[in-house]
Amino acid sequence: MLSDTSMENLALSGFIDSVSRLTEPDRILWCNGSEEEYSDFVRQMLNDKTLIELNQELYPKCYLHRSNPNDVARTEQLTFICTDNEEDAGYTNNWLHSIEAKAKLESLFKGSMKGRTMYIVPYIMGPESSAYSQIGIEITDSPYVVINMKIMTRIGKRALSQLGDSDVFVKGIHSLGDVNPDKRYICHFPKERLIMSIGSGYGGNALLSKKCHSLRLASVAAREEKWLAEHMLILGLKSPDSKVTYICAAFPSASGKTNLAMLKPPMKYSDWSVLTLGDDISWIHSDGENFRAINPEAGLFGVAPGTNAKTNPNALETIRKNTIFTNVAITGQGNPWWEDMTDSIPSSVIDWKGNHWLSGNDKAAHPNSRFTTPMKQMPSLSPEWENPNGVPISALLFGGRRSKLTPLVYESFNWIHGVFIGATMGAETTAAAVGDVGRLRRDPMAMRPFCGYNIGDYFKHWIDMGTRVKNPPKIFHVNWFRTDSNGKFLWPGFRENIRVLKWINDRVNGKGIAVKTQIGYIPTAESLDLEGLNLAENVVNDLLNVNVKEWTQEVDQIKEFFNSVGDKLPKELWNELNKLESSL
Ligand code: GTP
Ligand code: SPV
Ligand code: MN
Repeated sequence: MLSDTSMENLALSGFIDSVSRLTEPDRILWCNGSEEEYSDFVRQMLNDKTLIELNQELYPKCYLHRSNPNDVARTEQLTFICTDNEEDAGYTNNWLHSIEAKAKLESLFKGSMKGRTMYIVPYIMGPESSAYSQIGIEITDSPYVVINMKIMTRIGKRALSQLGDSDVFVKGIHSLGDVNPDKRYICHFPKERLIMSIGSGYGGNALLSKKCHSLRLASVAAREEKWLAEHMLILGLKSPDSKVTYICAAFPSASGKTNLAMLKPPMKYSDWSVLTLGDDISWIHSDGENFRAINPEAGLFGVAPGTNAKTNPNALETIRKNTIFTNVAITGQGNPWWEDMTDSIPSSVIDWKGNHWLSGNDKAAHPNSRFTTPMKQMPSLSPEWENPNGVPISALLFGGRRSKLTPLVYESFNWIHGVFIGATMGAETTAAAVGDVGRLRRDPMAMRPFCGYNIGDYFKHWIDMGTRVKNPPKIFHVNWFRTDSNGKFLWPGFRENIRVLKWINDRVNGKGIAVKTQIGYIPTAESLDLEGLNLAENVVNDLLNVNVKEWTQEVDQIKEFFNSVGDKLPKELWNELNKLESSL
């Protein structure tokens, strides 16, 4: 079933031919993106038990997928940037020579779709017909990938019509192979706009539109074309006078983007609202006056554990229909369940691996279990979310999980200092990637696993972008994750983060009191609304304090990181580090 448009597109038909010759599928199916097609996929997956129907009365059109237990998170150690020179990939990436990588991948893909169907998924990243949107074609043998792509992006005919006869599109080739981590590779060839991914069916490894296209490849294009492709949410903060201030925020994986983007203000702040535009990726262009951000995606791939009626009521409401759950537990009533979803533990829980679960044993839901759900269903959706020109951004936030050191919120002195704050961000690792959890590492701009080129060049690009706009956004750093000596969070977080957003809003609008410290402007306890939180004085002090001894150690760690980045580290950032060191 070849579509007319694709037949006319020689670059596209050439790509499809070469992949089908390599992978030797039994059948080829073009995905048109229709609802009927989606239902057909679901029916087929229910039949072969790769989907499990959830309680259709309470969760209409919601399904559970259990992935291979060895395939539940991104595998950064198996992710490569493939170029001719190692220096193009830089310190934060794994590198393979493009010729060597191509040969290796081609041998793995050889005949990988024998006996299977090859699905062709044309997709648009960004609002339809936006000047900033991009087309991709993902070829996959995984029905799970197809139904997730249908929710996460704009797939099918509209993508082919937007492409027309152009040869400018991202090529993605994905095959499950035998889901063997020893033969798992996620390879990016920026020069050819090509992604080859084999051996994993998991989110960021397999939905090639997401991290592979929209961040790793897009970041390379963004540098050449003078824009930014970032791991950032986009929200509109609507104040009681109905003014909307747009904010982008970069937090590492599983560190609060979806939750902040969907924040439902508590009662005390019922005259404020947060309007959601995106929860993971922002493409940011300068119009000369302002930076304008679009969300290339059309769905959420959100972390399930911790989501509940208190922390994120908007999310709970959103995922009540048309949602695919991956690796969550299921209750006796057929409802999805995960740790901290409900106050009491439901009876007869089946865990994410399909076994009867006993409370007190391992987690019922995998810590990186997720929901895939359409943006359109969000009660907090911004009316501007598909604005083809994007929305003007007034503030950029950086923030990683830090149990110590970084205050609840601080503001940079200026653009370059803000870039320094983002570039030197430290964060504790999470279950979103395979590996140890809670290990502190540098995660510049929350892009460490996603920047497709040398991170030193990326920093320079960020510095330069500040000069390409009349009103650069103010840059802030936040940390919701400070803990006490018992590991308990000091800050209530979640919906109460509105208090921090309000201070940021004040600062952006020339109000809001702050003290100038060595690291930036920090709110006074009085300028931040803490009323009703019952925080002890020492807790407030910890949240807003600069501990000189700890910051001195931090400076040493940043030096080490800068040295690892090497020659490409811009001198402006060394300069900021020296200034910080001497002010301490
Ligand atoms: P990715 O989808 O991996 O990029 O994650 P994300 O950055 O969107 O993170 P998300 O909002 O899904 O939150 C990840 C985890 O952090 C969840 O378990 C949340 O419950 C928890 N979390 C989010 N916000 C807060 C907060 O303000 N305080 C605390 N303590 N935990 C939070
Ligand atoms: C992340 O890990 O940052 C995610 C999930 O948003 S994934 O799609 O796997 O990248
Ligand atoms: Mn993410």
